[in-house]
Amino acid sequence: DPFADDPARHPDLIMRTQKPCNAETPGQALSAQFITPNELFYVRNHMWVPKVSSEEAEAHVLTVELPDGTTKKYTLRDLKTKFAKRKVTAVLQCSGNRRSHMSKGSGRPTNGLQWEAGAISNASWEGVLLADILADAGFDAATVRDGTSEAQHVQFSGMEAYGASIPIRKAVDPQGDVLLAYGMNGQPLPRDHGYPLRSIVPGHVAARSVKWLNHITLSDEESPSQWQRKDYKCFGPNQTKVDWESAPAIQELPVQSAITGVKLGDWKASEESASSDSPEKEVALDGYAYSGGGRSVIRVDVSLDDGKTWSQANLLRDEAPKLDSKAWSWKRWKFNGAVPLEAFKTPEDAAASHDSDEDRNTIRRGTARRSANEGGQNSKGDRRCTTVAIKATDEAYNTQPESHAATWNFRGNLATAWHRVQVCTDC
Ligand code: MTE
Ligand code: MO
Repeated sequence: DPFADDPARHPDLIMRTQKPCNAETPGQALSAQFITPNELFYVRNHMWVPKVSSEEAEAHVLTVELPDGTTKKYTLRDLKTKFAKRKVTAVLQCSGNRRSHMSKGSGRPTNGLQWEAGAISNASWEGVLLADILADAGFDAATVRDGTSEAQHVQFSGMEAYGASIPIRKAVDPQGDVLLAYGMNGQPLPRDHGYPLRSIVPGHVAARSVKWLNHITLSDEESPSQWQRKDYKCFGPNQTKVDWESAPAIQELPVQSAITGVKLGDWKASEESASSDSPEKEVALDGYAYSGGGRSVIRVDVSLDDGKTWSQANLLRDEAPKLDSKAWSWKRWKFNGAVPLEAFKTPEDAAASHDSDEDRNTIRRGTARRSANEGGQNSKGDRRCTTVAIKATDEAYNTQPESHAATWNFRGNLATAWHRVQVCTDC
């Protein structure tokens, strides 16, 4: 059993698969802190966790190979002692984050781990700049700027055979902040997160942040691995038999947000009209918003009526250190509002309006809704629900699509449609 040596995991992680370990961060932890604690940081492993003892770690060798085939070797000790230490606070998000929402929201199954909103976390990473190591190994970054570089990609390989690559431009970008990290939130990297060394590629899909890193190859080609070439790409909603080479590998991520906490408060008199006898239910929401490429989130919009009307959430003060070149961390947000009694529908009714993006106006659903109402199930005393929705906008004014149907792809990558959550109460 190659998984016999895998580390123990925190019981609060939501385990999707044990072998290999794929586990998401619980909503509570996503809501609670700007920095995700190491033991609650989501885990996405394709294979087992390579075993490196603490005695072996300092002598762990990273080989850097230039386009002409020459190599230079660095031990972890070299990296720690001979190069400037850098700290970067950055989100990692799996391209499959919220995949289950895409499957359910579109009514079309997708292939892959059915993550909810917890395949994303934020940490402060310590290590050395990849750019510093490439320069030391003899790579001239000026050739990237003047267009004469033979190397177009930086390929990363992990000890258990996983591999991926990033464009060389990102690696040498003075504002790229790509790290070879040996520390996470002030601790050595935990085994699940790449001990003793991993790449951290801020703003890019986490699949490029290769764990248990032992080899870097500068090449005119992308990593030959299946994860670079035959996975982590998106196609159109109609495309199910695809030519993998026809689509670029996902690198920078699109804008994303999710609701990770919902609290219902008391009923109170409506503020709109003092004479109204219709009470309102207090609703408190919180969650995260994030965009790739270092684009900061500028606004988070909240709807308490499934997208008909919108308000703005409060963005919490940025806790990322100023020395980060760009917005590599998420923004957390909070919203306090109230939902009028009339907006709470029977579960059947609410389901008809949000369960399936495509189905919402069909006769079949319409009939279901009418018969539910005729049955008198929305009388006082019943459980009733409303659908709240969230979407974020980044500094390039990119925003999230309304429906998962519009961006459905058979692998369920980049599920970024509005996050809708049904909120229920006993009226
Ligand atoms: N690196 C190695 N060596 N092996 C892996 O399975 N998974 C990738 C990436 N790097 C992976 C890897 C994927 S798909 C993701 S989402 C992130 O690691 C997850 O990082 P985490 O487990 O530290 O959250
Ligand atoms: Mo991933």
